[in-house]
Amino acid sequence: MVSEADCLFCRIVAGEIPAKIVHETDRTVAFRDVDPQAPTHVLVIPRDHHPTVAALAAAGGGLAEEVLAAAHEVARLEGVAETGYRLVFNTGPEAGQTVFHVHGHVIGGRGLNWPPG
Ligand code: D5M
Repeated sequence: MVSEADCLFCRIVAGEIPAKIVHETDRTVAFRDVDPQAPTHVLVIPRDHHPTVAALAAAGGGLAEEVLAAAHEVARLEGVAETGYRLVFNTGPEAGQTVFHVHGHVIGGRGLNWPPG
């Protein structure tokens, strides 16, 4: 297991910080965002610590695919898979990434503007 003691999301995976978990697999966890921007706003993460999308892609072994599949399963469980949802990986400072444990935001349940802000 790859983890970092001072990583917020590693601590959620370890159960050291509470979270509203909505879906789990052997290698992924999905939990509700603490500051939801839509009726559905769930974060999907690999259990292991990978800081960015680039690191997740480099991990190999089908992990990135498993994160994507988990995100779609969350959308299905939340009832937004058919109506539509957005899967966002904020990447780097200009995109507003604040937590450097890669995470996909599953956002839905309302009309979403494009382009995003
Ligand atoms: O998104 C980081 C997201 O993480 C942001 O939407 C808030 C959320 N967040 C921060 N702390 C928590 C806890 N403790 N539980 C649930 N969600 C949390 P980014 O793309 O990095 O800006």
